[in-house]
Amino acid sequence: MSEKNTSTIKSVDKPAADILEWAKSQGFETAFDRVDKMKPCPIGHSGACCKTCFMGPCRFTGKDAETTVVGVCGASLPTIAARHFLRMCAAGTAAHSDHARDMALTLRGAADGHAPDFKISDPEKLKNFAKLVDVSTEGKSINEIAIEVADKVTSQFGLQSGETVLAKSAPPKRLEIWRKYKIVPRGVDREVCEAMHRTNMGVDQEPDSLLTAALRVGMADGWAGSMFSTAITDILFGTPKPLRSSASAGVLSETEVNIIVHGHEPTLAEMVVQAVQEPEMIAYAKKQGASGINLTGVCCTANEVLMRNGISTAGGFLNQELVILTGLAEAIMVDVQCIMPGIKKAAANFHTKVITTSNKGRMENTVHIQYDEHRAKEVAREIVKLACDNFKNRTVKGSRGHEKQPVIAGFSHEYINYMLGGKFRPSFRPLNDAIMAGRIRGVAGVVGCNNPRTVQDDNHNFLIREFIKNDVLVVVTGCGAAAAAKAGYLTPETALEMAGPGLRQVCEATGMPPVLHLGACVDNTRILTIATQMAAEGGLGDDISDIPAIGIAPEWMSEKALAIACYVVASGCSVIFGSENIVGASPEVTRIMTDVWEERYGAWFKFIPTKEEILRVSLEHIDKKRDALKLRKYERGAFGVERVLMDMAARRKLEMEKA
Ligand code: SF4
Ligand code: MSK
Repeated sequence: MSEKNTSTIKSVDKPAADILEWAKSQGFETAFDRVDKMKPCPIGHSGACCKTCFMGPCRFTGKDAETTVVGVCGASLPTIAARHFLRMCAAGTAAHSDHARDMALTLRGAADGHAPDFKISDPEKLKNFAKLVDVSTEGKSINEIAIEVADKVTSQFGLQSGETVLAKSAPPKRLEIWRKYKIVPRGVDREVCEAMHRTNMGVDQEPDSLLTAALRVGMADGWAGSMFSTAITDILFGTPKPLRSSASAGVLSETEVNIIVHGHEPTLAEMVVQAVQEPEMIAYAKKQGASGINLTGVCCTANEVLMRNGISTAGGFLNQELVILTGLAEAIMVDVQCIMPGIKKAAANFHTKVITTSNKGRMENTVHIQYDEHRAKEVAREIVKLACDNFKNRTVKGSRGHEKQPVIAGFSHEYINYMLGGKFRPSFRPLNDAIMAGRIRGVAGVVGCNNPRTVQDDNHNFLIREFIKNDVLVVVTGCGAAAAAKAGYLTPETALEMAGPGLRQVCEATGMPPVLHLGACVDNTRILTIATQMAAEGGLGDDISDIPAIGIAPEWMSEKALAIACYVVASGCSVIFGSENIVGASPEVTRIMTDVWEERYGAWFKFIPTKEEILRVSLEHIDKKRDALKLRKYERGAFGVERVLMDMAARRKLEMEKA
């Protein structure tokens, strides 16, 4: 990763660093410690290991391994590196799309009555989405439309041939490119299944063909899985609009029952949001000696309930063990994805109950309360009660007294449209105009996970700060959004203080903050929708690949991040991952993912280990895209004077000078 995390600084999230120090004094271990003991295997690290069959595992090491080493079966290094990469992308796609399927089934249940606690919260979005998936709305009730939409989406997962229905919403030029290189996905199940078949021993052996399949399976994630999920989640629970909340370990309450939601699927968490507000539940908590109930979250379930309900976030992926070490968590309720087995050990030191809720994500020696959409609210109440009952077991042990940061989250593409263009003429025009004029230099997505192999949040926050200082508008999702939230970068005031003068002018004129929280990692598809609308608006070319933009996952760790990278690249936006190259053992595979992909799709995928170099390459890329569009050369400070942030000493000096 970008910085070997061997320094005493493990995290730039101050409460997290404090908790880690306390944990060390108590002898408690976390991922931040385990990472030092578990050195990454240097062979697997760069894609040089194959364990596809049991004639191996085969290791492709030594000088010129690319041309001199073959596996027992005769496979070359480029084959096995590309094959493993494709498998990882398929796994990431499977995770996102299974989440999407659950959302579609919940929509069905909300409309046909078998999931009675759910309802359609955004009928307008339902109608718009129905059009996109070719469901006619005329003369039909909202529930009838929802049933047809849910059935259509569910059937799309298994689409055996043809093109997934949302592909046609891409810019026409992009669709042509996809068709030319045969990467328009069919149903996501079909693509994942084919990817697993292709990568079986003795099937696809051509690196380019395997990497094309990686793009197609990634496309299935973006345009045939996650995009369904984002739309349906908005339809069910409301399309996000800006709201206030707070972030960091400081959100845990000393006096209330603390319940933490963790994972990715928001269905049960949404029910918990409602349950904790019920007077009977609050009375129940008080009966146990608490002053009330405090709901918070980590990872992407937190992002989901933050975006729509203003529930606070205690942080991202690496905060999951740390929130338990506060000693304040009565229960951590987990659903699926990114749940570290380590939370069980952390909880064993305290009174915290780990509650699993999905049969797909079980953990031994924890409490399992199965989510059931037929009685979702009842299940939520059961969890809340269990947490309340556990309040009396709280001891004084734990790392306490952390500060929290104010946050503004909840930027859907619909809201950004409205924010920029107003109620009567919602439009991306002002954004395109600002980019054309050079007030905004470009757009950067700073997204993705945390990874203890790098200093937590350091890459995310460095890039966010530097981008806005350089007049680049930043959009964040997933754990990148959590990092920004904990650093205080999601308040318009703080971010505006740091923003370059051009970006600041635009933000002040439109009311748009310079760092926009777009949601969970599954919501990266909002970036695709925004980019598509920007391309359609005109002035910045006619394809996503023309826009001066870049996508970065500077602290990634999950296979889902690779699937996202593939659909972002295939959609025309270049991507940088903040790590060493995971296919670096093979120059040929690296060449395909950079040069060949750029030639075909107008976008490349690079791995860059240091944050400074990520910034340099990103700005260079953005400026190159501006040049290609023949836009005004970006000039820092052309639209006003930069604000100089002064510390106390500088202020005093100035006052003395004035006096
Ligand atoms: Fe080795 Fe070939 Fe089997 Fe891979 S598929 S483990 S390279 S024999
Ligand atoms: S939670 S996938 S660590 S973003 Fe979505 Fe964070 Fe990455 Fe999990």
